Amino acid sequence: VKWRVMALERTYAMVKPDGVKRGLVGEVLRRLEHKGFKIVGMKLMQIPRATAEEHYGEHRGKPFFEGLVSFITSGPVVAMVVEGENAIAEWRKMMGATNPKDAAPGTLRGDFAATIDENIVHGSDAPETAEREIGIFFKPEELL
Ligand code: FUP
Repeated sequence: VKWRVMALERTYAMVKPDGVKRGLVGEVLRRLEHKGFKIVGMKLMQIPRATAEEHYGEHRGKPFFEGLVSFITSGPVVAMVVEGENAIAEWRKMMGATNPKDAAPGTLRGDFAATIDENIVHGSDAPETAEREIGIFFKPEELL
């Protein structure tokens, strides 16, 4: 018998400005709730430039960095902390590939996004990233 240890995780999930503008907040929440994930933190916010640069720090110096920071600060986002079994990988699956051209139908990006620079949603890619990103956007007392 092969056992897989399930992990109760928290991940940082975000509806990006294009997702908010296009009225996809409800769709994203519906999918997360139907999947059984728990929303433990949520707020509508316009990300300050410095926060965006910190969040996307790993991409600093890349050709798309400026555009990425401009885009993510261009309008309100819905910032969330989502909790559940294997939440980090599961939310990445629900989002689909970073480039919507490669994202499978049934995923958020596969169903709703067309280009890599406006791909609707964000999700942490590893436990360390999740912890870092949750800390950037939420105070401990904001998580319920
Ligand atoms: P992801 O973790 O799926 O959000 O993907 P990355 O961390 O690799 O990229 C972060 C964001 O940078 C993507 F959501 C979109 C943007 N990006 C570009 O605009 N162009 C690129 O070539 C790569 C990423």
